[in-house]
Amino acid sequence: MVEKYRMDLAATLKRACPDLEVSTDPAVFASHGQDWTRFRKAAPGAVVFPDSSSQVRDVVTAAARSGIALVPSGGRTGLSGGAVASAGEVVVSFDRMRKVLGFDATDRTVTVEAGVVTATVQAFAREHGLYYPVSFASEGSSQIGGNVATNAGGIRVLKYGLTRDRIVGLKVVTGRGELLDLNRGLIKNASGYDLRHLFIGSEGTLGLVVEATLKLVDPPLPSKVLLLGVDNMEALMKVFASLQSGLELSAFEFFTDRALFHVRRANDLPSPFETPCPFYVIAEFDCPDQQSEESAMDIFDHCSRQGWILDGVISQSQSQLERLWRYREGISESISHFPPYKNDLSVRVSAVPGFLSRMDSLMHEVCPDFEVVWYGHIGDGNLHMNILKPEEMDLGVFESRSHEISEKTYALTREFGGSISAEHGIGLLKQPWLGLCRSPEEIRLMQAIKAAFDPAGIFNPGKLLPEGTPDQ
Ligand code: 2HG
Ligand code: ZN
Repeated sequence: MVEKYRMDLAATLKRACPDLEVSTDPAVFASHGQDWTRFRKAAPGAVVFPDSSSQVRDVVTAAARSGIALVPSGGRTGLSGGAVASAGEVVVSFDRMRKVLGFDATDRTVTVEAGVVTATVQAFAREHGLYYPVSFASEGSSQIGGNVATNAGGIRVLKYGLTRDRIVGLKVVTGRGELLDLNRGLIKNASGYDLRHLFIGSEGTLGLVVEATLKLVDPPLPSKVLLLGVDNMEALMKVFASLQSGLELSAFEFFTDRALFHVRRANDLPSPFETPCPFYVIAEFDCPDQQSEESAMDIFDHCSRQGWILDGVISQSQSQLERLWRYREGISESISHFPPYKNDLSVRVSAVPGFLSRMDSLMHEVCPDFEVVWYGHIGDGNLHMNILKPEEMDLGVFESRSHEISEKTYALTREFGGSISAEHGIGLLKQPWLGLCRSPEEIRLMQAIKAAFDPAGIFNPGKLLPEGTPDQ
């Protein structure tokens, strides 16, 4: 029965687009039917590999006509299940759309197909004497289309902003099979609604991104990294304020002693300091001359005298800088086998210490039997809270316990005016709680926007928004 459904699906797609690569190979289903989350089994109906916008349009037109659900798939590094196909959907992979289409030195833009890997854009920018500043641990496999769909953030948001801030042009295919050319690289364009921004962060629910034009920036100045040990969150935020007032920070990240334990164990890293600390900070700052380093040292001394910093080290070379970053960048991978139940929360930066302390008490109350690992981009208010599955616990039981915990953590996040997804998206996993950070009016308008772009409801059903038509 399932086989017949798959064969019919493949035949429908082939009829609509004879040159389209269509796969029904179980190995391709396993690789392309899911992202980095591990709570749903991959079970697509087919995986297609269009090689051009025109093939994407053919796929969408055929899908809309026959009511076939489509799941866009980039590098599949997502952490909210946005690229999971577990109900016979057709996965639209952008693996064959990897061309860099153009570079303009005057505009300082590069135009790429959706399947170009983030690190390829970074390398391209470097080769042209410029910089693409969106950076995160999975940049070696994540694709630009997916970055756009989730408005990817990462470690340099503090200085350079999110993917949204880099997109000056987008080409998308809507649910009617139309190809929209949005904003066309313009800096100023006051001609009405900026539809480009609706697609950024839409998690593949409005249409398929086929091309993006990205704004590049000046190459960064030489920099240094401080790894600091601190005693508590209040002290950590005071260190942040002090560093920010005297230096040009490009990153300010934190992690706890538990996160350090896991990343050290997985990567065989030495203890950074003689005495363990409850919290650690990685701060990177522009350091083009001796004077910047002296300023950093003055701030460091001041913070130490105040008792805010317990220990610290400053990088003395590029290789040491990279070594220090491994303490932060390796954390997510080091706990991935548990697997963790991920929370990607954000609050205003000023609210971070109060929020974290309330959240810590809540965790002790609701799940004293679970290990909770905290890390994140604290300089922009984004906290990653990972609850680790105890080895002996069944995955289903762990998931439902985690859902119960989510009710409480998201209610607290709401109390602080925060968001239940800072940079990973809502996807499938966080969908039931969307209403805890977006009002009913907002959700109704989002559903109406979706209906306008995707009248047949074929794009990523069940992700981000509740299914169904908007209430009047
Ligand atoms: C990071 O900042 C990534 O390392 C992954 O966004 C976060 O593992 C996570 O929860
Ligand atoms: Zn992150």
